[in-house]
Amino acid sequence: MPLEAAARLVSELTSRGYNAEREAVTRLTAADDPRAALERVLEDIPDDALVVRADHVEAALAAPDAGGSTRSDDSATGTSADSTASVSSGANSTRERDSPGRSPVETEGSRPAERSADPALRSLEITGDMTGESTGTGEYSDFVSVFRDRLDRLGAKLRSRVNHRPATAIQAMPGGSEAAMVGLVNDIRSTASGHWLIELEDATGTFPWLVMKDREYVDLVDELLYDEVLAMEGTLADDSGIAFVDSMYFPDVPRTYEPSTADRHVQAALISDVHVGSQEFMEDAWNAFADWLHTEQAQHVEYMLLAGDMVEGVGVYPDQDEELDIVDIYEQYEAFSEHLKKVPGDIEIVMIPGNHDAVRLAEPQPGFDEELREIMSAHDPQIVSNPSTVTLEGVSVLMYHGVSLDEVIAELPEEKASYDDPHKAMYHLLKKRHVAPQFGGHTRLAPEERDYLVMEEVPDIFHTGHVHKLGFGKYHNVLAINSGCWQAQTDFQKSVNIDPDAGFAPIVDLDTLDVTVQKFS
Ligand code: D5M
Ligand code: FE
Ligand code: ZN
Repeated sequence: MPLEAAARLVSELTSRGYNAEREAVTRLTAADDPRAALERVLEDIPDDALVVRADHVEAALAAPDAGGSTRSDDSATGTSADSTASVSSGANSTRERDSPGRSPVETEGSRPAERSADPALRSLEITGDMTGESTGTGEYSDFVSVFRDRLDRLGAKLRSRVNHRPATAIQAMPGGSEAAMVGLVNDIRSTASGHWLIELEDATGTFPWLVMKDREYVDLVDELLYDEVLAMEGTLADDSGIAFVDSMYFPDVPRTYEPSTADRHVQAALISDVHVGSQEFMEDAWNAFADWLHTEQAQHVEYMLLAGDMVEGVGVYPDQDEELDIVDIYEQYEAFSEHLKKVPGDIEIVMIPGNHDAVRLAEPQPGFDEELREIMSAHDPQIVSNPSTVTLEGVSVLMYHGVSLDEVIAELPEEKASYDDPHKAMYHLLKKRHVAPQFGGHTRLAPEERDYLVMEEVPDIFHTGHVHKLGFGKYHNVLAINSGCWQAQTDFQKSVNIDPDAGFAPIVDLDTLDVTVQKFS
C-alpha cells in the first residue's frame, strides 16, 4: 500500500525534526531503497533546512553511490519491497500533468508522478491581520471608539438604503412623521401587551422602536443580538416618544453576491480544533489525515487553513487538567508542531488562534508570539490574528475561530441556529456583517480603536470552528463552513450532550467552491 511506505518515511523524517514536501516523499518512496535514500538526503541537507524538499532528494539521489541507485539490504530498511514497489506503480498509474519547470527523477523501473502543480501558480494574501496593531488600553474611551467605528462602517452599508436621521433629530420630530434611523441595538424588551421595544443607539443618543406583535418583522426580533448594527424605518407615535416599525434592514450580504473562484483546479483543507495535549486528541485520525495528504487523491490540496485551538491549552475550563495528556503549554505546542510536520511541506498553511491557544482571550486575538512561532516554524506557516482574511488565488476566506457561535446558538431559537447546523448560525453573522456582535457574554471583546470584527468586505468563504461540529452551506452564495475537530468527546461535552464531529477534513474546491468531506475516524 503506497500510503504505508510514505507514512513510514514521513514519520521517520518527523522524528528527526524534519518536515517534507510531498514531492520529496514521493521521490523517496520511489527510490530502490527509500531508507538508504533518506539517510543520504539527511547527510547532504543543509544544517539550517527544516523542510526536506524535492530538490534535496534529487541532489542526493543523483550523487554517485546514492541510496537511490544502489539497492542495499532489504532487511535493514524496515520498508518492505512490496510496499515500495506499489508506491511507485501507484504514483505512476494515474495522471499526466504538465507542470512546467519540474522533471521527475528517473529511478530504475519507477517514475514518480508529479505531486503538485507549479508553486508559481499559487497566491496567498492576508488582510485584516491585527497582530502587532493592538492599541487598546482597556479604558472606557477605547470602548467608545470601537463601537463608534462599528457604527460608522456597518452604518455606511445601511445609510444609502434609508432616509436616516440622528436619534436627537427624531426626538424633535412631530408625531405622525415618517422616520428612519441607523444604530446599534441597545436594548430589546417585550411589552406587557406582547409587542417588542427595541432601543437603537447612535452617536447622538437613543430612540425606542416598537415592533408590533402582528407585523411581519416580529419574526426577526428573536434573531437580534445586542450591539448589532441595523436600520429601522417607521412612523412616529402621536406623542412622538416612540416609532412604530414598518421595515428593518440589516447590513447583510447582497442576494446576488457572486463569489470569486480560482482559475485552476486547486483545493484547500479547512480544519480547526486539533487540541493537541488533550487526552482526547485523536492522534490516529490526525495521522491518517496527514498520510492521506501524501497520496495521489490529495494532490490538489495545496492549502490548509487552521481556524484555532491548535492545542488544548491549560486552565481554559475548570478541572481541565484532569483531562490533559501534556500539562506544559510549550510542550503542547512542540507536540502540535510534530504533528504538523507530518503534513506535506509543500502545502501552504495559514493559522489563527482560538480560545484554547496561548494568546489573549479577548477578540480580536493577535497571532502567536515569537516564542510560539519559533516552536511551530518547521512548516513555515502564516500565523495571523483571529479573525483574518486570507485570499487564495482570488478566493477570500474569512477565518474566525467561532466563540460567538455559542452566543448565537444560545440566543436564537433552535430552528434558526443550533449545534447540529453550525453553518446556519454562521449565516446570522454574515447577515449582521460582524463575527461577534454581542459584547459581554461568552465572547470577550478587546476594545481597540478599530472594530476588527466587522466584515467590511463580503468573504467568498467564511470558515469557523470552535463548536466541534461539521456543517456547511451557502448563504447568498457565500460558502459558510464550520470544520469539526480532532478531539473525541470530553467529559464536559458528555455532561452537556455535545457530540463532536471528530476526525473529518472538509476539502474545498477553490475553482467551484464545492466541498467534499474526508473522514479519518
Ligand atoms: O469548545 C468546544 C465546544 O464546547 C464549544 O461549543 C464550547 C463548548 N464547551 C466546551 N467546554 C466548555 C465548558 N467547560 N463550558 C462551556 N462551554 C464549553 P472549545 O473551545 O474547544 O472548548
Ligand atoms: Fe475547540
Ligand atoms: Zn474553541
